[in-house]
Amino acid sequence: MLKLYDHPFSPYAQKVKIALREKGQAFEAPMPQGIGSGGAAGEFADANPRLEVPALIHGDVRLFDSTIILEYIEDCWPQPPLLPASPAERARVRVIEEVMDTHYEPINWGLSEVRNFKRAEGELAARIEARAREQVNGYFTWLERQLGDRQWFNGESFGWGDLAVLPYLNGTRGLGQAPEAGTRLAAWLDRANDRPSVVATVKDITDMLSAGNPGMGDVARLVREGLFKREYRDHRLEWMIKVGGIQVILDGLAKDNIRFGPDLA
Ligand SMILES: N[C@@H](CCC(=O)N[C@@H](CS)C(=O)NCC(=O)O)C(=O)O
Repeated sequence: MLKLYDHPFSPYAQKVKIALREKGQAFEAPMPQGIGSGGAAGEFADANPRLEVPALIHGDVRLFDSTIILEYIEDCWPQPPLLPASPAERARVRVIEEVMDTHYEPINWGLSEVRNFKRAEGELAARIEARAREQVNGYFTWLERQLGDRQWFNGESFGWGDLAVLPYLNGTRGLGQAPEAGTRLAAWLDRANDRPSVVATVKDITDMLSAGNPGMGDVARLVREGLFKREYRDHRLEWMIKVGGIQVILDGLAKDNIRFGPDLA
């Protein structure tokens, strides 16, 4: 059976699980030991030297990065297609995915760094929060425009364009900011959350929490005790600097509780 190294909170892993469920492909989704500590090892680390979820194991194939995994899934199991048919429409959907993965995602991630990991407090935390709220409002406007009068970001049917947006908007809603009621974006979010593939993916989160995993509840202590070493890579690193949080990075480096991407050898 397919194995997908997962963390139910990860929007990147959620993208892949929604795709597999839309395709009717069974999979197991273990959570790697040591995820977030920078100390994961074994099969997961072999599959993804970046020590990030998702990582896919399919026979001898080992892959990381949600977009690459989605492309592999589409190649292996073309039915039902998750990308639109025409080159222009496929490219349009991929642009949305790129924006969500690299521009939008760090807003949710950064808010969690502040709120759950307690990387900033007081005035700095308030400034970062305010900036994030403003950015999210901007992206809601951008997304509303991308959706236009379509039923789905993907076009006529649910697909890649939708699974690329949904985990992030659910994440933001969980952090207390949702598209305004009555907008097309709010209606789309409700519609998308009714998809069985999405219901099952959201249920993974509640199942994890009800199985006794503290979720984000305990992470500030883990950071303090040096048991968490979060990855500050690419757009996340840029975002933290852009919103005025360079001190967060300097503190994390001094306390050795953040890490950068690995050098591959
Ligand atoms: N570009 C990657 C990003 C994956 C990623 O950043 N995963 C995060 C979880 S959302 C992770 O596993 N981070 C490990 C860490 O922070 O230590 C993808 O699309 O799969």
